[in-house]
Order: sequence, then structure tokens, then C-alpha cells
Amino acid sequence: MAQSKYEYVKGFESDDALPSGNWIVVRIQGRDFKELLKGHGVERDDSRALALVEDCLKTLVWNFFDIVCAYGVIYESSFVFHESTSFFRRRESKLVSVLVSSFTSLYVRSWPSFFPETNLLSTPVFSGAAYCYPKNSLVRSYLSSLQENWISGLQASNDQMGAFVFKRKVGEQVDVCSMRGEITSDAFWMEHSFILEKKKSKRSIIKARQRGVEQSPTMVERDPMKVDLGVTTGQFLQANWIVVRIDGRGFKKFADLHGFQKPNDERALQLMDECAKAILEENTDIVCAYGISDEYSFLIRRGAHQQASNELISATVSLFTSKYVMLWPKFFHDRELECAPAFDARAVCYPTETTVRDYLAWRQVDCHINNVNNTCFWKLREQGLNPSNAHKTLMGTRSSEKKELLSNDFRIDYNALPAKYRKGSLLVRKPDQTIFHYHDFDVIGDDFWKEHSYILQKWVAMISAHA
Ligand code: DGT
Ligand code: MG
Ligand code: MG
Repeated sequence: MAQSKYEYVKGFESDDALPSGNWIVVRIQGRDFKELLKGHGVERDDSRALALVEDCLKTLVWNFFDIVCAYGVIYESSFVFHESTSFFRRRESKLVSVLVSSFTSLYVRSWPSFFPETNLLSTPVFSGAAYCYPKNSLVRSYLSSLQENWISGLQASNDQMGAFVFKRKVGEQVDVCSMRGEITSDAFWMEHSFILEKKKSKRSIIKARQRGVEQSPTMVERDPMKVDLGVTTGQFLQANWIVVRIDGRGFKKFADLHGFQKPNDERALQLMDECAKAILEENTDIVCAYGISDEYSFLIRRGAHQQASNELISATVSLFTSKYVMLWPKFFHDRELECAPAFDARAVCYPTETTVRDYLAWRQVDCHINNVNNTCFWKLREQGLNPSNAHKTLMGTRSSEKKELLSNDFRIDYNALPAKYRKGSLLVRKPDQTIFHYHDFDVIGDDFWKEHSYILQKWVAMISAHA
């Protein structure tokens, strides 16, 4: 499909691949979770809370091929990716965001099965971080120290020691096993040495090299004792605007599974808008948010955030996911949520107001290009064309030609279709802090920005006042 002149803003996205030759641990922690659980009458030793976490661990270890094991207690969980993984090209933000989002989704969705008499009264939010370990012995120490910290000073029974979930190969089959009990002793790790075994095959390493993610093994060269807190993400530069963009994972399949109307499902879009609104309400540094299809971009004012990017990315995607699952029945009255939806997220820094505007223009042009194309595609499909022929018919045509096709063959005036489908959704924080929802707007031209100069200018003024 055609590319716009704004496409250049993609160049600001950084490649955050974690160094090869390292085991990757993604650690997920509940935010204010003691209070959340207490508020629902759940104490530290509540077996239902651990069973819920264990259930999420088992599903994730099963679903993610390269996760070899996971350990969880009621407030937090850690997932170990094999050192040879090339999953998501080892991109840190993707690994952390997808795992946090998937965990959140499963947790919220499964809550009623474990607490049938207690409705969720507040929204569970998790944050995540990635750690790199050059040796499997360090992963083992990490897991052991988690358990030691959890039970420190307590006479814990096996059942209270957290849940350990791991993959085991039985013949050609892979099994996901779960156990409660002590994982700190040498005897345990000798018996379970297969869990953190290095792979003999070089296939995945070669694959990673071909994809160009091989990096200098900086972590390996360091003193192993210092690697323990190998969090890789730094702080954001305060001088930048930050965009956090989330996107549904495998939403084509998800939309089909839940019978979304094509090409635009009003309920699905409204649900996305409501989740985005919750993010703006929670994070008052966000000046506006723009949404299309299964994605939403949140613009964080210049000078605002000093959080590590993983913290920001994961808390945003987790809150969004929690809301998505909790609000689902409000928009899909007659449709059960059949699987746990997940989103990925990334954060990108933009140095100037012009690049921010161009970013939003890029997304709105994309919305336009995709929507014209999808509207035509589904009309052709309704007419009886198979997917391949419908694609062929549209290949190489411009948007203007597609609009003509709609008008001539289907008597559809494209410009009369709901503006929300053609232009996306925009949530703006007004100077009085209220959040306004625009459906018919144009962030590509100058008029919108002249009329709404406070979105970008207010913060420029603030920065210079502090300088
Ligand atoms: P990804 O993001 O790489 O994991 O894969 P997808 O499948 O999420 O692909 P993406 O994000 O490029 O495109 C979004 C998909 O979501 C698109 O194939 C259609 C689906 N989708 C989003 N909103 C709607 C809707 O309102 N109606 C229908 N029928 N489909 C929708
Ligand atoms: Mg998607
Ligand atoms: Mg998308």
C-alpha cells in the first residue's frame, strides 16, 4: 500500500534487542497489590490467590515456546526465556509488554473462577522489567533468592512457597509441569537440571544472526556478580516528547473469533476508546491520545516522565488490558470473551513539536489508507470475490481510485461514512483537565493545531520557565 511522507517518523523507533548469549528473565509485579488483595479480603497465605497466579503461569509457559520456567507468588511472577531465544527478535519492550499484557489479561479473566463470590472492585495493574543473565547458574540464584525472600522468617509449608512451573520433554512431547515447594537447594536443581540446559542445536542462534540481532556480548564480559540487576532500560530524556503506542496482538484472529463487524466494529472501537480514556485519567502527563483499529498512541508531554521506559510501557499496557477485559461485557452484551486479549507496547521519543505532529499525521494518514482499502475489500468480498481476487483488484490502486470504485460499483459516498472510521479517534486533555473526545478532526493540516495550540505549546512554555 502507498506510503506517506510522514513515514520518516518511524526512524525514531529504536531497536531495543537484548544482547544474545544471555538468559532473559521478565519479572512482573502487581502495582499496589497488597492493598488490592486486602481490599478483596485476600490475605498473604490465601491459596486461591496463588492458584490463580499458578494458572496464569501455566498458560503462559505453555503459550510461549521459549519460556523454560516461571516462578510466581501472589504479588509477582518471573518468566525465564531460554538464552537462545529469538522470540520477538529479543526486543525488550515487546517481550515485556506482551508478557505483562498477557498476564494481566489472564489474571483478570480468570479472577471469577478463583473468587466466584468476590467481584473485582478495582483494576489490577502490573508492571514489568527484563533482566539478562549470561549463565544459567545466575538464573538459578535469581529464582532461589526470590523464593528465599518470599518465605524469609516464615515457617512456610510447601504450599506457601510459591508456584514453580516448567517445561519437561517426554519423548517428543513437551509437558508443562507445576509444583509447589522448595526450589533453592542443589538437590532440586540437580534433579531438574534439564530446565536450564543449554540447547545443543545452533538453529535458533543462526536464525537470530540472520535477523541481525546478534550484538556484542557486553553482559557476558562483565563480572557475573554485577550482572544480577542487569536491567537494560534507561531513563527517558526529559527534553523529548514520548509516545507510547499499544497495538492488539493477533487482532485479526481475535476480531474473527468474536465476530467483529467488517471493516469497523462500533463496539470494538468504543471499547478501545473507553480503555484509552482510563489511561488519560490515570496518567495526567498525557496530553492527547489517538486511536485507530486495534492501536492507540498516547502522547506524554515534554519534560514529564522520568520513569524507566519499561515501567511506563508496562503500566500503560497493563491498565489498558485490564480495562479491556473488565469492560468487555459493557460493549459486547451477547458475546463472551473467548480468549485473553493481549497488546504490545513501545515507547518512542520525539524531539520536537514538528515530529510529534508528523507522528500523529502518519497515524491518521494510515487510518485513511487502511480504511479506504478495507471498505473496498469487504465490499468486493460481499460481492462474492475470494480474498485473493479482492486483493488483486485493489493492488496498486490509489485511494482516489478506490473511492471511485465505491461510488461507481457500490453507490457509496466514502466521505459520507462515519468520520470516526475515516479519521480515527482523538482524546484531548483540555486546559481544565477534562477529556474531550473528537470524532471528526484533521491532525494533518494546520487548522487543528492553531485551534488547539495548548496541546503542544503549553508545555513548551513550561519548559522554558524552568530552564
Ligand atoms: P499483530 O499486530 O502483528 O499482532 O497482528 P494483528 O492481526 O493485530 O494485525 P494489525 O494490528 O496490523 O491489524 C489489526 C487487525 O485487527 C486487522 O487485521 C483487523 C482487526 N481489526 C481491528 N479493528 C477491527 C474492527 O473493528 N473490525 C474488524 N473486523 N477487524 C478489526
Ligand atoms: Mg495488532
Ligand atoms: Mg494494528
